Amino acid sequence: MARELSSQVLKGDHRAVAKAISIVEAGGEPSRKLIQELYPHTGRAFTIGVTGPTGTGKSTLVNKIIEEYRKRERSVGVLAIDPSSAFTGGALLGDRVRMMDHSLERKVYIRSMASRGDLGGLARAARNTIRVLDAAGMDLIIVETVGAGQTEVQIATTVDATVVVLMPQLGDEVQAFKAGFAEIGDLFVINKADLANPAKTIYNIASGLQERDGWRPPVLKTVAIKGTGIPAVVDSLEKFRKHLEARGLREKRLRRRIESELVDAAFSDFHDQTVERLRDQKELDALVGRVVKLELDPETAASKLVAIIAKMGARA
Ligand SMILES: Nc1nc2c(ncn2[C@@H]2O[C@H](COP(=O)(O)OP(=O)(O)O)[C@@H](O)[C@H]2O)c(=O)[nH]1
Ligand SMILES: [Mg+2]
Repeated sequence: MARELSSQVLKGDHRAVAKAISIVEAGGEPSRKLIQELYPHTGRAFTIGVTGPTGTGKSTLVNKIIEEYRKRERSVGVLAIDPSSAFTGGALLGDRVRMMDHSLERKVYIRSMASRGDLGGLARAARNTIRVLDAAGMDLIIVETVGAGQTEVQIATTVDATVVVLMPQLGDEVQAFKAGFAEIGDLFVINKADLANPAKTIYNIASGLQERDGWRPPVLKTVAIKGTGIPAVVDSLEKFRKHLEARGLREKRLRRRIESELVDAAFSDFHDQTVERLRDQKELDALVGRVVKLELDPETAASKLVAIIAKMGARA
């Protein structure tokens, strides 16, 4: 079953991709089996995170980036972790082009994923969704997230390049920088340059950025609704990709990402399994009773519980 689905995914079949993403979103054993099959076929796509405060024009920008990459004959997968995002897939997917080349329909795939309470679960689903899109042959995978919360930072650090989208309004940027955007951005875009002169904003941001691994994050201005400045954004992304590859940084970053992914995933699975196992344990019940009766303090009880869990693990 999983094999049949994964072979359809590898062919880039959109319905199979949709189904596969639903499976990885749900998680658990079916997701693990599917990822096991797809994983050897991943690693080719360049992944881009687009983040920033709400309303700065991220979705509009992503639409234009899709369009620009389509002009360059590259396929694009998009994952929007913000249900309010509206994607058209770019004007190039219009009927005119579709009539010229049916295969174009296979070149863009867009999916949105609602954020939820379980942050770790979302990051896990997002990483595996990226793998499905990668295995399906997408050249570029763009992940849009909103804000600079922990999830965004976590997801931003699961991609090759992070684009931070801001607007020309001083004060906001200061806020944004306090919120941690400066550390995660490989490329900064000041969008809505039609509404106010972005020169001061660009200067302020650029002067606050530091060179990392031989890369000084560029600060570009765009008017996403008009498509102004988009080719330069894509050129910059491609330049950054080359920079990463030339210096062996892509693999270095990947190692770091995989390391934290493995620890997070193992920890989360361990947590779930432990909760499950403790359900029919009299020992936990007994500990709770003693703490309630003030016979035992919670700190000591917790350390005893660690010992109980370790013994359970040895038995498994
Ligand atoms: N004036 C102007 N409006 C823009 C520009 N880019 C996007 N918008 C508008 O800003 C609003 C929010 O855009 P959206 O892409 O949904 O922002 P997101 O929340 O960051 O994804 C929409 O009404 C867009 O049409 C721009 O360059 N200039
Ligand atoms: Mg959006």
